[in-house]
Amino acid sequence: MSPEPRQILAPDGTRHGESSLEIPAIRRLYQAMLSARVFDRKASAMQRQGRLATYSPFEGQEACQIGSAAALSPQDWVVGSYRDGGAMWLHGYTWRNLLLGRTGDERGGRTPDGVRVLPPSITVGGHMIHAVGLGWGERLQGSDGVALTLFGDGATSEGDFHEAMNFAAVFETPTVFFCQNNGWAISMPTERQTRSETIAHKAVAYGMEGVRVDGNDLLAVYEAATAAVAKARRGDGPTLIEAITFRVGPHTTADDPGRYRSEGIVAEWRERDPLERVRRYLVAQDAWDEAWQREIEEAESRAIEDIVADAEALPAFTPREIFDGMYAEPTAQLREQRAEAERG
Ligand SMILES: Cc1ncc(C[n+]2csc(CCOP(=O)(O)OP(=O)(O)O)c2C)c(N)n1
Repeated sequence: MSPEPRQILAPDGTRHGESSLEIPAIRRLYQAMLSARVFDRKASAMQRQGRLATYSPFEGQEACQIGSAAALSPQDWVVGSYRDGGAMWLHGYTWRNLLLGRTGDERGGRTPDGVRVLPPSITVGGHMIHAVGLGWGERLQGSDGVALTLFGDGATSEGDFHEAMNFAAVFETPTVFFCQNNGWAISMPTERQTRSETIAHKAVAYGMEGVRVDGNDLLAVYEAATAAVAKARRGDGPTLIEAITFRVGPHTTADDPGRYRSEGIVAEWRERDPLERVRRYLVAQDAWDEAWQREIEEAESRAIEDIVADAEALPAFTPREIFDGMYAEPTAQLREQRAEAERG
């Protein structure tokens, strides 16, 4: 395994590798990354206005999230964390779901019918074992569905990571482990997170393939994820992808990153912005112009504003509704608790 992350698009937008994506597909994914960025900035602003409880921004990680989820088919699963809204949305979870979740409204956790996305995991690493189970379940039912699970570098220090990786490798489950190594687990830098040469190297211990990729390169992420998904679908088992990226914002809106990292590092990573890299490539291919940029920016901003208005116009969520979301048929215990809540 090469410690050098695979790259197809350099930060200046020049391509130095093969990509299976044609220009129209790259334009669509660029627009999706833009939508993700508009949502992400809007959600951070709404938290500052007291309209959301907390928010964990993913700015800088759009290529990871859009590039990996773009490799999936509808029968596949996305199982992510609090920072993975971009991937979840591309696979059918809605921005409205994500906004409501951030107000503490349980309706946010109800995945739209037919959409194979679990609500975001706040427990670091806990969701990886669910992804393994979902993929294994697909296999047992004779389907070729695959589960993509996204997590951070910090999550690889959790016992759940070990359990998920080991089980997936032994049972050859159709799982794609997608680690967004964004340099930090809150204030803990990656170099204090692990003594492994890279996170991808951890795959070796489990008997699994490990791949390292430039996480700010949409094309490289897409190719790595596409290969891992195809392998899992064929029945050839799981892959660990380590995508090297950076969160340019705070860990959450409750965090002050100025206390543990310099502005200089942030500025350096802004130079490697995943959207700007694709834009430069499209410019060089004569597939970008300012009018189109303005048009998609306006369209995505309008779409997000409409979703915010719609979410905020919902009748207020009542605490009793927490009993409605979990089971199709409530258990006897839940019925009892609900009755107690109704009595006040
Ligand atoms: C099991 C568990 N331990 C601790 C926390 C508190 N916590 C929330 S986010 C976080 C850091 C996670 O870092 P990483 O996995 O690198 O993901 P990132 O936030 O960078 O996307 C911690 C320790 C938690 N939510 N769950």
